[in-house]
Amino acid sequence: MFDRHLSLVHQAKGVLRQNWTGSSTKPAPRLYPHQWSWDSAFIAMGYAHYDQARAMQELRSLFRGQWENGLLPHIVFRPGLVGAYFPGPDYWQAERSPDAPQAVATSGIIQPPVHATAALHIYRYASDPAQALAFLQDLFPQLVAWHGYLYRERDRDKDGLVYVRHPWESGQDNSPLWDAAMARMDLTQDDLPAYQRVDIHEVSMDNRPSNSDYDRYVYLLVQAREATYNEAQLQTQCPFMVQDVLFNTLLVQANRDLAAIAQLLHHDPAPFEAWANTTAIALNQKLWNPELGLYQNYDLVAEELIPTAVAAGFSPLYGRISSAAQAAHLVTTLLAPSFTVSHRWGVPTCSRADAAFCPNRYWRGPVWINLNWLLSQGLRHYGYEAEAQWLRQCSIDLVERSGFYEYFNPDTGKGLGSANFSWTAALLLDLLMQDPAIARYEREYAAERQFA
Ligand code: 9WN
Repeated sequence: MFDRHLSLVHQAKGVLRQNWTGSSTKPAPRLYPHQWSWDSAFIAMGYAHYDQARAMQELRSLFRGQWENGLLPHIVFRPGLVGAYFPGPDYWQAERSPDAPQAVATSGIIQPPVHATAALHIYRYASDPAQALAFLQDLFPQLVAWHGYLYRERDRDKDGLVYVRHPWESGQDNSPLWDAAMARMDLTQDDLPAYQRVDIHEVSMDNRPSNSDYDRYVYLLVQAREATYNEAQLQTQCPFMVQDVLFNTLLVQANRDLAAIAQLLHHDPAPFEAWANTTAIALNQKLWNPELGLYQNYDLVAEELIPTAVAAGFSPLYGRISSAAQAAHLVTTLLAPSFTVSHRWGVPTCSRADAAFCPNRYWRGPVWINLNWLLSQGLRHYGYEAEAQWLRQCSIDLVERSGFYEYFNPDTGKGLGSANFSWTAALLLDLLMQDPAIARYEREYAAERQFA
């Protein structure tokens, strides 16, 4: 087993090497040719174990795209790749906002805030703590501006929960979570400018969102663009505004990690701890469903909870947000057949009992390594060690069986979406390095190579 796992570590590094562009890492070789926000945070956590310089560079490169108001864009575009991805910079026209950077082309929406967590992860595994501390020192103001933006501009009701205003902002783009809100947008051809998808040239249409979903993605993009990305204006007109469990959970954890960074730098951690607590309390007060034993999203436009049960509904375990009793209830729901039939490959993105469940389509059923990764940590936080180990093992088995795919069929383990997906490689590496024997071998091997 040791040799097999070691071989996976080396294959994972190979995927990241292949997707490295010279200044950042593509999420996938062709499907996603630019730099994506939460991907880069996950990717940096993988690099942190064996190439600290690259881990730091990954985050630095992303933060070059940060806007004046603190918004961290979901894509930082690489120059000269016209037409390689839709929607490209010409479609976003981020420059319409006075806050967008002049020298870097970006999108005009965000993704989940995993960056303070990634930065602290780099420090934790640093072979040169002084260098990592200097890195944290540089990044700290940008992280503070990023979280500040979220609480200032995205907490509409000042209830501690920030909203997403586009499914892409959640990172779980095509989840059935958004179906009702998307269906409310009654579009005609006149509402949409002409556009052409590029994604379906790379990946089977059956694995990707439908054309009607894409129409709505484009519609929301155009609305934001026409409003010059002015958040106050968007709050009055955007038909899609959702307080998402996963996004807010990751924010709680990132605030805690920002507080830890503040402490390392001898700054006051209290404001970040206060943010973390406010959001954690709000998640429990507003998004916890005691009947289902699961957290659910809140639709700010329809003013109601979204009843769809998804894997992200367990994520507050990762943020240590739930009480012990809530955790026990969550684990019961997680291990029930609607989620974990075979115990073979991990947690499907959506409950099998939901009519929208679809084992091959993007965020509508497949297993994703980032969710397995964070739920495995969440289970461990509450003492469910066997279940945490099970999820870790599922992820390793999946990749060993099928390769470093973007997502996986939850029944067969078949790889779906793009091959050689960077965060699958980075997070699998992180999971494998939890084995002290692997970590020790890798450290010694790296040291040997340095002197060779
Ligand atoms: C839109 C890059 C991104 C991930 C998202 C994933 C997918 C993009 C797309 O790929 O979204 O942002 O074109 O489908 O859903 O989580 O960050 O890997």
